[in-house]
Amino acid sequence: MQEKYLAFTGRPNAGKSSIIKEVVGLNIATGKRPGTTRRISKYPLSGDLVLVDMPGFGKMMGSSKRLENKINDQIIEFLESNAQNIVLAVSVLDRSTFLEVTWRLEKKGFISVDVEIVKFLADILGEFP
Ligand SMILES: Nc1nc2c(ncn2[C@@H]2O[C@H](COP(=O)(O)OP(=O)(O)OP(=O)(O)O)[C@@H](O)[C@H]2O)c(=O)[nH]1
Ligand SMILES: [Mg+2]
Repeated sequence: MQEKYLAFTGRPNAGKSSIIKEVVGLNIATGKRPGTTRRISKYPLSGDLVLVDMPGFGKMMGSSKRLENKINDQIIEFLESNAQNIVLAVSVLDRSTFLEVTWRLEKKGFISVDVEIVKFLADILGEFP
C-alpha cells in the first residue's frame, strides 16, 4: 500500500510537534529549545494516511553545522521524493517572531526561512487545484 503523507514543516521550535500533540493526541516530545525533533518521524493514522512530524528546517540549538545541514538535506529530500504522495503539507509559523523576522530580512533583500519553506512547498507541490 502506497503511504499518503500529511506533513508538518516549519522552523525549529515553531510548534510543529505541539500542534500534532494537541490536535492528534499523539504523545510525542515537544520542547522549549529548537532541535527537539531530530528525525523525520512517521505516525500512521488511518488507512494509508501517515502523519509526518519533521525536524525544524534551519538553525537549531546545540547541534553542529554538519548535523543541521544533514537534517535540512533530509527534509528537502523527503519532501521532493514524496511530493506525489503528500496530500497535505502544513507549514507552522511562530507568530511571535514570523512578521518581525520576515520584515527585517526583507528590508535587507533576504527572505526568511519561513517564507523559503512556503516557496519550496509551492514549487514542489504546486498550487491548490
Ligand atoms: N505550538 C505552540 N507552541 C507554543 C506556543 N506558544 C509557545 N509555545 C512553546 O513553543 C515550543 C514549541 O515546541 P515544539 O512543539 O517542540 O516545536 P517544534 O516545531 O516541534 O520544534 P523542533 O522539533 O525543534 O523543530 C513549546 O515549548 C511550546 O510550549 C503556541 O502558541 N503554539
Ligand atoms: Mg518537533
